[in-house]
Amino acid sequence: MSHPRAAVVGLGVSGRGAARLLHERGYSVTVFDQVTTQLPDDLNPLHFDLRSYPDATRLAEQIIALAPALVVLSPGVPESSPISQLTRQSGLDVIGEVELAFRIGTAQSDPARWLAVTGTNGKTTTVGMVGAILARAGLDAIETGNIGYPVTRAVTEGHEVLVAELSSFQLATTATLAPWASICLNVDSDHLDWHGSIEAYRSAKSRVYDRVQRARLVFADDPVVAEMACHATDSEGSVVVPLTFGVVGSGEIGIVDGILIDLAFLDAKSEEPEVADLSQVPLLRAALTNRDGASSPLVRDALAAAGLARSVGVTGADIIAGLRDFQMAPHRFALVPTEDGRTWINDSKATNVHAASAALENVLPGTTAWILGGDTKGQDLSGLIATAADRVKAVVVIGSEQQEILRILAEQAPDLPVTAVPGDGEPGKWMKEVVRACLEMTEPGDNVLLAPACASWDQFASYSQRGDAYVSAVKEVVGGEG
Ligand code: UMA
Repeated sequence: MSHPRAAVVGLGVSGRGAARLLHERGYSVTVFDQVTTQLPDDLNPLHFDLRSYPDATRLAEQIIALAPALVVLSPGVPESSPISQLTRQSGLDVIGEVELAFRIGTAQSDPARWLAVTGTNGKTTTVGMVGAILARAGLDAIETGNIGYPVTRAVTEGHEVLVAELSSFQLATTATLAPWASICLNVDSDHLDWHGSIEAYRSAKSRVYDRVQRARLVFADDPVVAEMACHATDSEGSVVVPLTFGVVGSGEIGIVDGILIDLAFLDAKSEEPEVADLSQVPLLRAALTNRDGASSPLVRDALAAAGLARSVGVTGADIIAGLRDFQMAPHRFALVPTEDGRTWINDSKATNVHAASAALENVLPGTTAWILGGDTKGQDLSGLIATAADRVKAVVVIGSEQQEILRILAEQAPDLPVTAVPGDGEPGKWMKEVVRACLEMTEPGDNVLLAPACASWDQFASYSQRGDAYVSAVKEVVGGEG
């Protein structure tokens, strides 16, 4: 019996996963790449036919001549590439690795439920939060997709739930993907070179809501995404679930005064709403107290994660426990455990204005001492400092460019108390001065945030070394958790 032919374009993480999966399913696989001319070691034993053509049109013509039953494109192949355009025009079945994984998964006896997460920002954090919550609930779930673990591998491993981070590239090549529940967290302009236009980018993102089986989650304050969810293709079997920071209406999930309230997935017997006290999650506490958290990216990601978890029946208690387990990447808004009542936050990875500004959105106005400074890399800090004037209660300036930062502070935030700590000598020593200054400028219930908006190279080898010095100083001066 002859094997059906398949062409896989791209020999990166996803192409290798797709080629291997197709081979296992009995396809005769030819792999194409514009750059790579040798099979990688892990594929060598499978003896795939590898064809390398730098010219995209020539590569497309070779695929068409092969007349494969299936063409699987890697996410890196742009929609505008002749590879994508010509193979489609010739009538071939052209899909991406996500679509391939879904098709093969659906054909299995007990297919996994997909919880799909897309959006310009926050995907990875949300996926991590969902993964931690489902683990607490005892579900066999795997975090997969754009985070780097190929869906083509995850789908064959027999998991109950796939928590899939899906990029716009991956979504653009789906056709039958039908997640159990989905969310698009937000849509900004990104990857326009790949998609060609903002409309094409949005259109790719909106595919996350097509054919959804149970719930299409949207933030109620985001009309662009709400529109996408409402006009999704073949999704009559599912409901749109608005996520809100206002009054929580029937069919909605929201956060009010730090309490998560679910009026969408009611208990079948009691019809009681599920509630959970998010103020028990230290990571969210800095942003939640006494207000809704609508502008905090972390709180929004947590609400999205809670909504997805509720769609598969996870309890409020497990949501809280999972969110408590969830760990940010090292030096990215990571909490330093202490018992002095303050929340000490290490966001040393905030080496530019954009990242520091995002960190400041995750703390309540007027509750935070902010540690700022380092190598500014020529960035203009005026805008950031002007915004921070209403957000923080005090500033400690570090680093080699203190004079310039102090000048901007005097100009943009003249009422803020400021302490400058000279960085002479051992970082371990002067960092303790920084921590002592922060202690004096705050009280229990407040936050201390290292989000320097600058590179660390003036005083450290890396931002991680700077973060480590801060964490050690906090532990020495304040004392770690008992
Ligand atoms: N190639 C071609 N022609 C092209 C494009 C690529 O021949 O037009 C070949 C390259 O020569 C190379 C291979 O394809 O050999 C690379 O393929 P790829 O760029 O699709 O990369 P993968 O290694 O398969 O990784 C992809 C995602 N990459 C992209 O979307 C660009 C990874 O996301 C993802 O983790 C991985 O699949 C597993 O699913 C990365 C990413 O940057 C992290 N994603 C973007 C983002 O997050 O903003 C969307």
